[in-house]
Amino acid sequence: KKLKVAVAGATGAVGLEIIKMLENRNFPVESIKFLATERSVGKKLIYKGKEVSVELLKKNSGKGINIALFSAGATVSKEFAPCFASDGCFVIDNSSAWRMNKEIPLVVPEVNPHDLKKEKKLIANPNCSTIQMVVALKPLHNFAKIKRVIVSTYQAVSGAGQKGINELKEQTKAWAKGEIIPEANKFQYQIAFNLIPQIDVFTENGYTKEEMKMTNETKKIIGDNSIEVSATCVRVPVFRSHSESVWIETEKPLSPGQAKELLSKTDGIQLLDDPENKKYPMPLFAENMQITYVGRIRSDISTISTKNNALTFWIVSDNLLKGAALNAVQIAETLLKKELL
Ligand code: 11C
Repeated sequence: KKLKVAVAGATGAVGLEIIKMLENRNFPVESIKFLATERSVGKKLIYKGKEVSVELLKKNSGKGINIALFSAGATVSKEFAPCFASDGCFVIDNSSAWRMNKEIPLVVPEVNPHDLKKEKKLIANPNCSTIQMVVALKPLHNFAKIKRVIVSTYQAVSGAGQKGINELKEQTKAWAKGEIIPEANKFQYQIAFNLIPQIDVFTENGYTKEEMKMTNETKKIIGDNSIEVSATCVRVPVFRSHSESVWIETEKPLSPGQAKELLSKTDGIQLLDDPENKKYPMPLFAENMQITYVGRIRSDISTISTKNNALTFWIVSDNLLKGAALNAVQIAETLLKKELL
């Protein structure tokens, strides 16, 4: 079966990755449309060697389209995605607009493919830092029931789109040339040679929105509201791949060996855990890989003598791929596999 596909927000950092992902995974495309807001109309993009012009995203652009992948931000998505869905088109939306809406499935195919339904045309793609974490948490939760998660993230600048990438590049180039480093624009402070413990805006409880996404989306995707998640999200001067230091407390004891065995059998995960040979996940090597890497798995030394029910580990994945484009295309592939589309 071949499909009529649209990519909305095609010229953004994630949009371009979605296009590459459709090509690389040989998604069964009959025809493809690239859509964007006025600013990008007329730009030329290449799909499988052929030039395709970017068209204006309109409310009726979904007519006759089977599946649309949206990555144009929450405002655009709120305006246009429901129109596409009511025209019978499946929409996989990368923004935060619909994720916590009870009617909308929020899906990571390795974790909750069962939430995809024929009648649920609008589907939300989770936040990048949440996706890579839940892929690793799910098999551990199935085995030992996770009670609590404490996570600190080290998030790449590409999470903030092309402008984030450009800002780190320009600041680093200026520093290397001995010039004055340009002022921060996309980020709150200079990101080159710095860390910024703020991603998105602060909420009333002192956590940022990004941190609360990790708390709320994790419960919804894993389908268990009892999992408590406390996140600290930090922007780091890395171009691609988010890293996460994760601590979990489980109801049943869970040894590092058991966790390794469970994770080594999990789709989408690659264990990279051989400290003696300096093997552990790192953002530089996760870039462009369609995998979530887990390593540094160990028992929590602070609880080992008493309860022995806490583990700590390190997760790295390409935020533009599993964190965005890959997960979106995998949702589309799952719809096909389940014959919902
Ligand atoms: C970041 N996680 O790294 C964000 C980007 O809700 O889709 C994705 C924001 C979102 O800045």
